[in-house]
Amino acid sequence: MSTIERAEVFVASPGRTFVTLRITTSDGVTGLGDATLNGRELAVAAYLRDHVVPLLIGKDPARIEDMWQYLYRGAYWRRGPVTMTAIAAVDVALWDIKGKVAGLPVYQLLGGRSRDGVMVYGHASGADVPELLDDVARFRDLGYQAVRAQAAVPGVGTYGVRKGTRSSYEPASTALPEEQPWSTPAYLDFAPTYLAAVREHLGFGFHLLHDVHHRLTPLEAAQFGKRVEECRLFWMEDPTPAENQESFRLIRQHTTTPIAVGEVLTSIWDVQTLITEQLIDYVRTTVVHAGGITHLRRIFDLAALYQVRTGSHGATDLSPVTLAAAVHVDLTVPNFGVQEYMEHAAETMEVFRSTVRFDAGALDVADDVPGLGVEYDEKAAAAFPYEPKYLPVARRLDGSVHDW
Ligand code: EZ4
Ligand code: CO
Repeated sequence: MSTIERAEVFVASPGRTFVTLRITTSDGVTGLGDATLNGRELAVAAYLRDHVVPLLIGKDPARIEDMWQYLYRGAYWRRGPVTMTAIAAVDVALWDIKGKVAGLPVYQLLGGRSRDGVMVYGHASGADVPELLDDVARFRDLGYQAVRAQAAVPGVGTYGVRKGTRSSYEPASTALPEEQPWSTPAYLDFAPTYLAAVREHLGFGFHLLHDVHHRLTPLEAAQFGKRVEECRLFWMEDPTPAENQESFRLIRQHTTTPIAVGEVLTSIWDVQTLITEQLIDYVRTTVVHAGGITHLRRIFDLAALYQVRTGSHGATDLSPVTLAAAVHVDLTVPNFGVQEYMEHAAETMEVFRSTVRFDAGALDVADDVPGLGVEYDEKAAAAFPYEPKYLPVARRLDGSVHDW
């Protein structure tokens, strides 16, 4: 029997910080898992190194389901982003190994293709409305069929807005969290107007998305959803903090704007009410933060019963390993909706050699590459030592902390 011989945890900052788990079997097969938790990276690295790696050595890498149950139920302490990200890293690495042993891409092990490619949405943003319109048009020119639009609220917030020529608005460039001002009334006045401007100038021939980033109360979210109904959004994302699954009942009663939730949720229990009461239209849980391929598929299957579609989180804090795993899952599930996609920095791609390809607004993987199709270049990573970075924190105009 092949056994797990080695499990290494790498922390590096090629463009931004990533934590990567590499498992090696006694037959010399390697598998990769992403263990990155934005702004809290070392907590997961320690959870893996100190508490999980010793449990892996000598175990059978083929028993993916049993390993998942062992790490989840066996730990006593359940759920939460640190635990679920660590379990995800092990789970994804074992799927990668299983694929390589079988000589098959992971999507084949999951039941094979349901579709030819995975539709993605890109992140358009602007410091003002004209800049946003240009940016949405740029994504359309690049072939995107779905675009998220965020503009800086005048005099207030810039969350979700790219800085300068960087390809993404993350990571924060400061070693300590930047503090950004926030005003809900200013946002509610402004955001519907720029979404309407996008439709007015660029039409309805593509999917338009918007991320509210947990900043509203249920009633404010209902008001927002109603105001933007004529824009026919693909979704309004994270209108309220999702710890309160019940909030969505109120939003639902008032608006037909579709709702997407779940990038910060980590288990099937965290989305159970949202799904079984059909309070959302898209579930945004991901491979890396929701316990890996094994657990994410359970969430997606539950969602399928209630006509909730998938829309996995895929910002640049999710490493190319997660992006590849997401594409393998997305290719197979019957209830796929859309996949978030932000291009990784060139430095990131020097370290993670990925076979995931973008074409005509969709991602795909090669049919003849076994496993996930990503390799980690340790030597290249050595040039990018760990640098601590934080997401910004939002404060209301009276100085009190707001939801991020
Ligand atoms: O702010 O990934 O929809 N995408 C997002 C992201 C999140 C970051 C947090 O780590 O909301 O950009
Ligand atoms: Co989001």
